[in-house]
Amino acid sequence: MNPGLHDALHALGPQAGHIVDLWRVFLVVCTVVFVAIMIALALAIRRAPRIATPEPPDLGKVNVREPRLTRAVTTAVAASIVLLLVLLGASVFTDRALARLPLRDAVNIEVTAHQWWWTVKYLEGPVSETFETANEIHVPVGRPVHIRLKSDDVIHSLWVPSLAGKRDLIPGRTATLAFRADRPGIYRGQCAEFCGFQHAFMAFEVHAHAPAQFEQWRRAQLAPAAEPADPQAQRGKMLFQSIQCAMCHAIQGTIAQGRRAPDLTHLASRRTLAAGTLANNPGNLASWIADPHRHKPGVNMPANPMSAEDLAALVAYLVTLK
Ligand code: HEC
Ligand SMILES: [Cu+2]
Repeated sequence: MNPGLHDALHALGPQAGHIVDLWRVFLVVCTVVFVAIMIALALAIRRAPRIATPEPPDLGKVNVREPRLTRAVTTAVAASIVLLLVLLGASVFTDRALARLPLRDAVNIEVTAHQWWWTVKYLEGPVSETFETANEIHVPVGRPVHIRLKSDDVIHSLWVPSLAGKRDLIPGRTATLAFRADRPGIYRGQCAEFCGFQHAFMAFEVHAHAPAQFEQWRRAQLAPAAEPADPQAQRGKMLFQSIQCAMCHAIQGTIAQGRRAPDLTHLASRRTLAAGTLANNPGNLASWIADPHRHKPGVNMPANPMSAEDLAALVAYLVTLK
């Protein structure tokens, strides 16, 4: 599975670009300062009187040198202040630049973080056209994306290094993040704030499509789940609705309307399972359903001991959810 782009130093959108520029300014300034300090230190060590010197240091000579020393220290302090002001100025300038992304014509999305996955809700058009998915944010290239960020439990942080900076998701508050992807592709993102046991397995993906493909994807997501034709898959659907799955998960177009777990209406269209933990294929799906804790210990989904036929029927149904 292609892991997707994940590189803070390789910006592929204007917001990440501003941040990389700021990073470069800091790198250059701090490198110059570091080298200057090391040179000063080396000179000081070379000039220092040796401990083994038999004669006591010549105090008169030290006094003679003092005005030079004062001048050197004053210059160094002044240079430090100027450089710190330069870094402050660059930070403020970057912050302004980040806030200036025009949001006309933006795609409006709401992302809610949970321990340890993401709800992604599309708020385009009338209410009948809003829909929900999980762990994948699809966006059109060239159009700004405006994300409302919420948290369901603890503090998380949304970070797509190639596209934008980090933004915290704080329970009880709504933050926003804006970015634009300029090239089609899959960008990997990661929760960047320690949020519990499975924090490291709380990834997601941003899929940037050409506008026509994005619209096609959006139309497909709006549709309710297709009715399975195959008898085994039909039995899987019955099972899904009658055992505990439906208490947590929703599949639009069926009686499963749980709100505590990822919406599975178009599960088969996603690349990964469980927030980037596993590639989405029938084998992993079966293994996940039987015992999610093997892959993500402590996850908020119980193990589901069941017969091999039942498991196969459930998987046969879930893979039809394109
Ligand atoms: C107590 C609530 C609960 C029940 C019951 C439950 N799940 Fe889950 N399920 C979750 C949660 C929470 C996640 C997200 C886990 C994560 O990634 O951290 C999840 C994830 C999944 C995923 C991966 C979804 C994705 O987009 O990554 C699948 C598939 C899934 N569950 C199938 C099932 C099936 C099939 C059943 C019934 C046998 C079931 N679940 C029962 C809570 C539940
Ligand atoms: Cu998190």
